Amino acid sequence: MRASSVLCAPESQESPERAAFRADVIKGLSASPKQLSPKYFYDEAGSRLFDLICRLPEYYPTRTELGVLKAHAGDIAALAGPGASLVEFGSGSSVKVRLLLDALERPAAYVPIDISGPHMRAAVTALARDYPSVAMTPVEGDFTRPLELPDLGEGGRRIGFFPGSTIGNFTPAEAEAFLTHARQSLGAGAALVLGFDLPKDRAVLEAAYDDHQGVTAAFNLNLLTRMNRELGTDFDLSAFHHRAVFNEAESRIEMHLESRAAQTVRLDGVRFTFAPGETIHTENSYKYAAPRLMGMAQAAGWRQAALWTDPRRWFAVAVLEAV
Ligand code: AVJ
Repeated sequence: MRASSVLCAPESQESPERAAFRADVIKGLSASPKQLSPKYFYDEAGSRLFDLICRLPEYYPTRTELGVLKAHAGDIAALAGPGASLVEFGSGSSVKVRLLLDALERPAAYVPIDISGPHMRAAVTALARDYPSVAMTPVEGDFTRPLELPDLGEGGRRIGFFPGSTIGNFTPAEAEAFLTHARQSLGAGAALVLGFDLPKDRAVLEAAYDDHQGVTAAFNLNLLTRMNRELGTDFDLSAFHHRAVFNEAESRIEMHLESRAAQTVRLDGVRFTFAPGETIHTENSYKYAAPRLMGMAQAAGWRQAALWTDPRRWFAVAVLEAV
């Protein structure tokens, strides 16, 4: 073997996903302030930890949204009409999808759009058993960009579904671009059921992202474990600390990994130095007041058909219709 191929061996055997992760980490750790994308939280361990987060007493969004969806599933079905196709951006909790499929009148198809094929196919296989009359047509792709949806035939309406306040992970500009692309992908006559978390008391927000049992801390720190395993970094997990703070001016919860001391981390022979207290910014979770998000939706070609919230006004579900 030539020396160059020996040197290149680890990289050349790397999957495109792994190479993209490596490139993103190098870029993120070189930036100032240091940052990483929250999309990398969801390896196997991270997905398991996220399921645990959804059941935490402090993490109100999942159960609050489910309550709103349950209370208004009949209204959504009435807006959708018979023979509708449910197009989910991402393939998340099948509990929410089942709730809608149960409420809809003779739903024609379920179309999840996800970059992770295996996860989506497993979810679809389980759903197909319970909904034999619903066509399952998963689309492997990046839903943050405009994409071609499968031909769903004539008749029913296309109903987009973007629950969980996942829209909060985008910057406001990205969120508006998503709404524009979703409008284009879903087409004329479509609707979009959008779940989003509302601004609220700082203490409630910070507890939801820094729970007593430390599950969210483990979820955040798992990013370091993942980089050590997949990229060969040498992060010392005990030298970093989970932080969640509500940035009121930006109306977003920020999650950070804070260095407890001055230290150096190596990746591919490159050294990244951390000052004591320096952080890696790992996630933004924007909290939009309803009028602000509805203004963004309007600019993206949608009109508000319905807007529901829970009695505490902590979480909202909007139904938008294409203009
Ligand atoms: C999946 C992006 C909606 O922002 O609340 C939960 C992710 N991060 N706890 C959120 C998350 C920490 C979650 N989203």
